Amino acid sequence: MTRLTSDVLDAAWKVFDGARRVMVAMHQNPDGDALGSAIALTLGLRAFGKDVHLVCPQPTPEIYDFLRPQELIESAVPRESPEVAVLVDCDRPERTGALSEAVAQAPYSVVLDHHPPTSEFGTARVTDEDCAATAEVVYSLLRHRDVPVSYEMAEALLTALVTDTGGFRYPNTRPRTLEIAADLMRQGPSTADIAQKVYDTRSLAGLKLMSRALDSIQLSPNGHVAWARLSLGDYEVTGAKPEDTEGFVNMVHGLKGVDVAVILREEASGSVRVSFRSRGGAPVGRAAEALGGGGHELAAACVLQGTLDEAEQRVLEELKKWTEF
Ligand SMILES: [Mn+2]
Repeated sequence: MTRLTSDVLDAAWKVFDGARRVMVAMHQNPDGDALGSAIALTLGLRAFGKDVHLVCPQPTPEIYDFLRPQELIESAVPRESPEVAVLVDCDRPERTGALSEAVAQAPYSVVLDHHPPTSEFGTARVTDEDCAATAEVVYSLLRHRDVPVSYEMAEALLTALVTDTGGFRYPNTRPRTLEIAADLMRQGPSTADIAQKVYDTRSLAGLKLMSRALDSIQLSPNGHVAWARLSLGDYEVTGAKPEDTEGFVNMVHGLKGVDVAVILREEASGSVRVSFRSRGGAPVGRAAEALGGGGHELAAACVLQGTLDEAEQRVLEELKKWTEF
């Protein structure tokens, strides 16, 4: 694992120094960290005189609209091909979906991430698993060259920190996370404001969907594993959207005595999206990996082809290999 040492940060800046046209790419289904980190990096590199294109082929979740992503994000690869492609919050081109080819073909690339490595891609790799969010990596990169952090950049980075730490409640929150957050708050944005915008904005349809998810909870015989599921019918009946499920897995995880929480969400494409949370009794990152997904040891996800019932069965079988059931 690399660390955010001066050498590592210099290596990334060396790549940026040698180029002008930069493309910043997030992973598919971008979350608050991918989006906030990408926005701050884009603005930071622009302030440094770079021609930066922030590209995301998919719409970003509406809860982050206060970061005004629509003013920055382009949906297609720029016509003039970038000299440097930057991967944010992931470490291999395939994670960017439609941008994979453009990222892989860029002459130079920089990886900014905080997940366990899944590839060796990147001319320069700035990754640190001890960081609570990729935003910490981006913050360190910008501060290393004294790039001024504007209100917009601070708000984007702070949003990334708030969301990837569940409002500074997850064990990934370290003193350094809070020191960075404090520094960002001094630029004006407030954590309370961001938390309110991100967490306290459920639609009625979203709450009704949550009620269906909670109603579906099942518990393993020893009470250590809890899982919930949502079918396409649940979305239809409530009028909710897939993005309304943000945070549901944490609700399930809040059940007393539960170590591992899982939520299975049926998708229109005939697949099932599965999110895992663990308190440490089971390395759900490895379970998710075994099912073709990945993530952190205590928070991970995968996508399975097939029906909800099939996915549920496969997930439970896999979990039984990693934890008492
Ligand atoms: Mn992240």
